[in-house]
Amino acid sequence: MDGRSVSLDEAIPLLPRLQILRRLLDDGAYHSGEHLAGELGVTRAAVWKLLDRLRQYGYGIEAVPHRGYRLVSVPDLPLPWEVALRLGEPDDTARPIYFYPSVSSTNDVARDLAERRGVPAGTLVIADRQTSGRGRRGRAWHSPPGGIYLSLVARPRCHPRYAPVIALASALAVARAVEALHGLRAAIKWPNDVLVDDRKLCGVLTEVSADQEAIRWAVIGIGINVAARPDDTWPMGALPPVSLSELGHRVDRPALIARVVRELGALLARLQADPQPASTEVTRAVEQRLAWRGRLVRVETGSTIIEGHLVGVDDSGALVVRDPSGRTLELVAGDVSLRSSTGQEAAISGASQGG
Ligand code: BT5
Repeated sequence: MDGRSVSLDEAIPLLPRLQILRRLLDDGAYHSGEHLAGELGVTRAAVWKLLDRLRQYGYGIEAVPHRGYRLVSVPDLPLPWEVALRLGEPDDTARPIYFYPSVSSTNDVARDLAERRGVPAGTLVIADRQTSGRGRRGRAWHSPPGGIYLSLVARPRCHPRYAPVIALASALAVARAVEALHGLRAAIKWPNDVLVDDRKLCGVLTEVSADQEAIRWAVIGIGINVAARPDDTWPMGALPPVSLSELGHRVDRPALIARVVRELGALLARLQADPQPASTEVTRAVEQRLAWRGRLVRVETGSTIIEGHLVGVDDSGALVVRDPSGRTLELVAGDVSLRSSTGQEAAISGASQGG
């Protein structure tokens, strides 16, 4: 794939026994080694090794003679079994989840897994930091430690024309999750950003492989700014960045990841079952949160620049803009920015009234 070589060697995979042990310890009570060994179906020596492994990942585990082991602290890392615990799925060891302390790009790993290793839909790749995080059109995604860098492998059995809707559904899932867990009003900037107060909290990079008839796989890459406060080392794009901690939020990363994955899973299932009505639902929901609706915007499509009033998003996921001559345009790709200077807004409004 594109000559990039990707390694699973440094990944920490979801290890079912560790996950079961972690779940047993979740109540914060003491558990005897014998009890844990019985539940896991292993020897006490094996339990001891598993506990040691958890300690190596940063867990605080108290050991008291005659009482047993008690979980006292959990590391602030989106480890796979922490995500699985919060996903709370019936068969919660079935979904492959990989965690990297550091990786080039979770999308690169997920693409490789989807294309060459045929991993099932729902596979997650998560990192604490990325060294070559990617945005759209060859742009970089700043990925300092402590953020959320997540790629989901999806295999929605639908026509490739629904790919733009999948991208919008991903931004919608993040907006809903951030709102549900942190009470923030999150807007969606077409086609792939989640904004809080006109600052960029999250970017989504959706990469799709399809033949004429159907999508083979989609890798949905989501970057959410969590820990670091944006400073002058951050790229200042068209929009200033913002992080959840800067907004005063303490973030349980596994919980936020699980919420995003659940929201997105529900939207993708709906798209697969009933693509046309589901597209309408997704695009209407996006439109309700659409940043700069009714405002004067500039859209750079790659080949042209279009300025006009942002009308909304149509059912196919295209951006609808009315230009100064009153023409309505549907744009399938591009970068939207606000015509911030009131002088410019006035000039276009004037032209629009005149024309
Ligand atoms: C995006 O691209 O917004 C998509 C970003 C997707 C990142 C995720 S992280 C997990 C997965 N693995 C990857 O390698 N990628 C995905 P775009 O719309 O092209 O925006 C990129 C622009 O946003 C840059 O040119 C900067 O101006 C700005 N930017 C870069 N890093 C940022 C950050 N952390 N927060 C806010 N803005 C940022």
